[in-house]
Amino acid sequence: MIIKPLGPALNCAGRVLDLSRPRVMGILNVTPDSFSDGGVLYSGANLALDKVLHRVEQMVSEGADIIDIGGESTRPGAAAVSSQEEQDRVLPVIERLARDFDVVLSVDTSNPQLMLAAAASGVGFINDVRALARPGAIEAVAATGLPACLMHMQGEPSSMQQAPAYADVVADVMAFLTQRIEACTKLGVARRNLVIDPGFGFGKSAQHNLQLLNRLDQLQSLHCPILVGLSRKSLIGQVLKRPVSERLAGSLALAAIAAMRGAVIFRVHDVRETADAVRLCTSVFKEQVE
Ligand code: 8Y7
Repeated sequence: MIIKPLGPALNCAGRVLDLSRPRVMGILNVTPDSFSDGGVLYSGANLALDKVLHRVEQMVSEGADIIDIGGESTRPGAAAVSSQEEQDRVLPVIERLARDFDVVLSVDTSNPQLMLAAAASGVGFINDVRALARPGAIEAVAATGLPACLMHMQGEPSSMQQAPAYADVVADVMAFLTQRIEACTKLGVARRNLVIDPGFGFGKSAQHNLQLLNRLDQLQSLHCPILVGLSRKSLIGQVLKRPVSERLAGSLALAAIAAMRGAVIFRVHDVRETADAVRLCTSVFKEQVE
C-alpha cells in the first residue's frame, strides 16, 4: 500500500522544516563507541573538532536537513554514560555547529538537563530514544517549545536484544506511542511538535522489525510525522549476511520502503545516497519530475 507522505511543517527554533517532502537527518556520533562508526571522529580518547566540522560540512553539502548529535551510545549492550560526561561531549559541539552552519541541529538524548542546555545553545529538535520517559523530560521539551521525536524501545540498550517479545509488535508500538503522545500533550507539548518513530532494532527481533516496516503505514493513523532509523542496522545484516561496512544498498532499499509507507524523516549515515533514494520515491508518488 502506498500512502502519500505529505506532512505539515516543524518549527525548529525558527528554521521551518517543511515535511511536504522527505527530509534527511545525518547522524553525528560524538561517542567513542557507537555501533557503526564508533570513534571515527576521535584522535585517541579526544574528540577531534576538525573531523567533526568536516563531517558536518560534508553531510550538509550532501543534502542533510538535520544533524542529529548524540553523546551516549545506544547500541545493543552499550554502557550508560554519566549526565555530566554526556553534556561535556555534546554541548561544545552544538555551540560550535550552531555558529558555523545553517542547518537544523538535533540533540539525541534522554537527559532533560541536556535538552534544556542544548536548546539554549541553538538546537532546533530533540530526539529521544526513550520517548521523554525520564522524569522531567516532557517538561523540558515543553519549556523549549521545540519539536521532539518519541521513539519506541522495549527495555534498555544494555539488555534490549536479549528476548524481545510482543503480543503484536505493530499494535504494541502504536499503543505505546499513543500513550506517550497523550502524556506529552497533557504536560504542555504541542501535538504539532511531536514526531513518532517505531525504533527499529530497539528491543526487536528481525521479524519484529520486518513486521513494523511492512506495516509502517498503520502509524499514520496517529497523525504525527514518522521518522525512521534503519541505516546499516542489524536487520540488514541478518537478511543479507553483510557486515556493517557493506549495508548501503540494504539501507537504501529499506529507506525506499519506509518512504512508500509514509516515513518523512530518515536518520542515516549515508546522506547523499538516501536523499537520492527518497527523492525518487517522492517523484513516483507525485508522478512528477520535481
Ligand atoms: C535511532 C535513533 C539510534 C532510531 C531515532 C543506530 C539515536 C542506533 N537509532 N533515534 N538513534 N531512531 N529516532 O543504529 O532508529 O543509529 S542509535
